[in-house]
Amino acid sequence: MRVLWLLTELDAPFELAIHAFDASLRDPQFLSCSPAGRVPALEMDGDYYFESGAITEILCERFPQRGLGRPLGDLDRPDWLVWLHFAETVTQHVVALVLHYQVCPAEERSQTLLDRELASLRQCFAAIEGRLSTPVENRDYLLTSGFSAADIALGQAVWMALHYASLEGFPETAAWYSRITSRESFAACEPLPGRGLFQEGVFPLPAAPGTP
Ligand SMILES: N[C@@H](CCC(=O)N[C@@H](CS)C(=O)NCC(=O)O)C(=O)O
Repeated sequence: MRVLWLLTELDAPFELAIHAFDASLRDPQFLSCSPAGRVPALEMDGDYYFESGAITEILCERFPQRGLGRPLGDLDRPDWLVWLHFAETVTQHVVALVLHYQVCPAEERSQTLLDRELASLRQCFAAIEGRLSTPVENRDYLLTSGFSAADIALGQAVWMALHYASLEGFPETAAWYSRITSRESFAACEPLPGRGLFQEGVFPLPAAPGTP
């Protein structure tokens, strides 16, 4: 979803190959594209790439016209890299929660672990809130220079996190999230109800976004 959103914003021509989220990701053919059997994987100009952060950097360099990357020499490049890759920090806590609900039978779930992961997610939200509260003239997006692939990457990670935690108490983050997800490109990439990993039947979701 993260790379799909980026490709849509970049207006890059692409074909989407949807793979089942199962053992077929370990088939030799798929492993030749992504050696750890993970999605996303990108085939471009005859080469294969994996890791969403790296794919984001590669695509922004390959399709610079939309200005979603920050090339070497750009004042915002260090911050672009930091916030782009912070998406994976948020994601690691979402993955822990997904696995805990998906893999653990209810009686084996650990409230301690769930509380800890939710607290970590809220600490990540606090980091984003701090960034978005920095007093500069224009702080609508993560970078002073405006919307970028960092907003996409981190916004998608927050989208996943919001299946478990709420943005209550993080007003700037909530406003930023609403700003970036109101873009047409987001609507085009959000999984349809009943599709995707975060759906009823794949694994039980908490009744309401939890706060530790
Ligand atoms: N850090 C990697 C994570 C890739 C990853 O673990 N993808 C998960 C789905 S989000 C996956 O393919 N899991 C399949 C599996 O573990 O079998 C990235 O950002 O691309």
